[in-house]
Amino acid sequence: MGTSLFPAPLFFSCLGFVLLCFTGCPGGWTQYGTRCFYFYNYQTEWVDAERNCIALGANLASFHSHSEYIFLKNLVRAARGSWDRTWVGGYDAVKEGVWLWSDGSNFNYCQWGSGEPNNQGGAEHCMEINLKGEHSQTWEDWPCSWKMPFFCNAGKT
Ligand SMILES: [Ca+2]
Repeated sequence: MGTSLFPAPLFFSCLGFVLLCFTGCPGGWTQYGTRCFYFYNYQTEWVDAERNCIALGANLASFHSHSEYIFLKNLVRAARGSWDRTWVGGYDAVKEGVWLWSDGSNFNYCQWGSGEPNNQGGAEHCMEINLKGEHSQTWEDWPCSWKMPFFCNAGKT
């Protein structure tokens, strides 16, 4: 009876570790693709968000496709009841206009909002999502000292 809950290849590849493989991530984390994501529902500035993720063996989250981005938006909605602004791991604090992910992955997918990143006031070096709530389909640079909830991710992209 229970085996019908699992896709057959996954079930047989996992053998005795069915539950571990089925969840794939520690409690409270959500698997998407090969990575685990954690929405940290605590508002802090970007650098402390990154340090909190590092303490969990992770980094602020990166994303590499539209579907990953939408997945993160939906996790915010599930946790907070609305599409609140949230830090992710993009930053250009080392050199203006050169964007990196704090997890070291390739910055290979861009869908900045209209006119973004605009480095307004010369002070926007960190990436947030959901500036326009539910209707945001893009992301923005914003001052790193603002306090927002954040995403961590672990695993290989
Ligand atoms: Ca901006």
